[in-house]
Amino acid sequence: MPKILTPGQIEAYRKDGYVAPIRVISTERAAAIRQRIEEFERSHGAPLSATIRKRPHLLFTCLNELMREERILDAVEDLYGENLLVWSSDLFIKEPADPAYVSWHQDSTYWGLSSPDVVTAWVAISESDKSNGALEVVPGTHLKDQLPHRDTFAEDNMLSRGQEVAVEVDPNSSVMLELEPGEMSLHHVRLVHGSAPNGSKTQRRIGCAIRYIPTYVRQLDRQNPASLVRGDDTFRSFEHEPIPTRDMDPKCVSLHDKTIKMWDVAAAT
Ligand SMILES: O=C(O)CCC(=O)C(=O)O
Repeated sequence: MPKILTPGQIEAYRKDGYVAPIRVISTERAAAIRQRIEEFERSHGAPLSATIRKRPHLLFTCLNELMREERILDAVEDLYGENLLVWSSDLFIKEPADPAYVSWHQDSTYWGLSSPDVVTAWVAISESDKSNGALEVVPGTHLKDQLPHRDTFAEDNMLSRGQEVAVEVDPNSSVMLELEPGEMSLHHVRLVHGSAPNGSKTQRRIGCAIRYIPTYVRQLDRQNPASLVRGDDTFRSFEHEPIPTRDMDPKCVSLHDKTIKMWDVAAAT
């Protein structure tokens, strides 16, 4: 019996490559996470750096708790079983009137994983809608296998290589995943997705993308740690990450630094 997704949602994920929206935390909790991020930014006098936005679950306790949230894990378990790791996470923040965008791409392109059984839970920390550049997906493209990509390194592209699918994407075939704070979408690692710039003059858009894998998935091209968040890991292909006991916990910060350096050499978001 599925724990949280309906049979129809599981079927939709298999057929279309995504499910949305799913409420996973309250609006109040999403607001508290946002407040913590913005408090940190105020105390440092600058928006979160690109480095801190990668694997932020190692740096902020509220994000480590978020990735262990029962409702998210129940939904991921409905798709990939009860033994789950968080392979990575990313904060995607678009400032008001920010030209930053995300080109059409498949996440699987540079991730170096042994299987496409990988799902992203994209959790809205702020509202995410047409006005501020919500995530868009092209249904069914996860069934196309790995598509060729080209690296553009375009200035405003939020992906580290500016990678984009090297095939035409019909914008009329895409679906926008508008979310309220505390709702999530789930998307398959091969689903073509992207997002437009934030056209709003006042609304910041903040999303936390959490990448889940079942424990049988292996890393093929580097030694990347991961966090065991549900069940057992009898495969032990990944070193297990510690849980931060406070924000910027030194042991997690040093693991974060080490992993980001390795990541920058080997791959791209
Ligand atoms: O937040 C966005 O607009 C893009 C997110 C994305 O590319 C991802 O979660 O893989």
